[in-house]
Amino acid sequence: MITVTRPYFPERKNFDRYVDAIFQSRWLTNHGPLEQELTRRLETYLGVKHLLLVSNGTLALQVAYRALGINNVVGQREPAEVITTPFTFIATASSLKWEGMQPVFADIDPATLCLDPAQVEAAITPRTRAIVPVHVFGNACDVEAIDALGEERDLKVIYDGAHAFGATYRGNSLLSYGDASTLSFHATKLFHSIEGGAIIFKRKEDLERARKMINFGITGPECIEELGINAKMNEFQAAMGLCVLDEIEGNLESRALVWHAYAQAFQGNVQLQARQPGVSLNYAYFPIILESESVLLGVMQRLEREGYQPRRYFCPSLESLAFLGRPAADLQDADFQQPEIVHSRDIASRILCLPLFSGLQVSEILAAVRVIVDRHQKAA
Ligand code: T4K
Repeated sequence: MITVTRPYFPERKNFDRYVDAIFQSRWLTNHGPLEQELTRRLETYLGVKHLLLVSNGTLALQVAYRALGINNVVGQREPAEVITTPFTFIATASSLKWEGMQPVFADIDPATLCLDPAQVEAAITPRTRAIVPVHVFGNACDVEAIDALGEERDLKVIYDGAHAFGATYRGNSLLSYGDASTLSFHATKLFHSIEGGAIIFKRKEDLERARKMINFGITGPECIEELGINAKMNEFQAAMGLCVLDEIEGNLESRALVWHAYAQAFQGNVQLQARQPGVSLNYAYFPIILESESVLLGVMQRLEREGYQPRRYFCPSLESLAFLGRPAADLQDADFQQPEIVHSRDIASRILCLPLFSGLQVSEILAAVRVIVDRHQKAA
């Protein structure tokens, strides 16, 4: 079965070299030498400062919220509200709820699939503390409009950049916007450390606060300065990250071949995600937007019969999940109205991510493309 993605496996010899170093140093976790090396190398590769490695992309979000203090509402009965997108992986919104905040969903731009800044503005209430937009499939959000809104309305902005590894916007790292950006280095991502993630902070003091937080708030052998958690990256994760980074160019070249083959075959036939002008391609995902959910289900069925397993990233649209909603008592609150979600719901019902990973053969892809286009055109 050709699945939607396959983890990148680096050269075994290269991995063994890093593992040998771990056995020599006898250092396994807690800010070890490989974790430090990976931090430096990622800052250089991504063109960012103030990068903190953590154990996964979900904890990256949770620690970023806490380091920026957005869950900290003194003297307020209701939870802080955070405006986010319903068109994302569950972790973006569940991490907010888990940290005691209320995700408020604003609708997306149906072309770029990222949060629509006008909808964000309309969703702001006196309880809003932050905005958590997502660079969906590596596309850039309207970062200028969202950062300006954050500044004007005194809201923190944390970009979930789980898909945006290596993406640039107008020549700079896309991860340098907002008060912080987070990354996921899960095995399924184009750059990975098996499990892992990172936070890139705008300000050094936020980085330092988060650094303490991910090690239980401990700052010395007998010193526990504040409340913390365990969110550290270990040396085996860092070893995998280092050798995936050593081979990143070949990985990207191979993904680019697949991405461009899809783009060429689909251009003009199927709706594709509109790229934000100025954003680079990072070949993270290839979504197609079909005419209707029934066409999508037919396409999926045919593809699966032929040995392909695309995925419905992201379905369902998250505003439909009751456990993310407001408590019933709060719903009677006349001040609050969940903004109406039209585009995310519609897109979620008919979007499909096609298999895309390093080493996928172009001939295999073109066979898949023919099946899809054929089916799509007949149904249209
Ligand atoms: N924010 C956003 C916007 C995200 O997309 C994510 C994660 C996060 C936050 C949270 O970051 P982390 O805490 O995960 O670091 C996958 C990934 O597990 C998840 O990391 C990712 N987003 C999401 C978009 O995709 P699933 O439920 O699709 O994973 P799964 O296990 O079905 O794997 C997908 C395919 O990959 C399978 O069909 C087979 C293949 N696979 C997978 C694994 C793990 C392999 O061939 N080998 C493997 O070892 O969520």
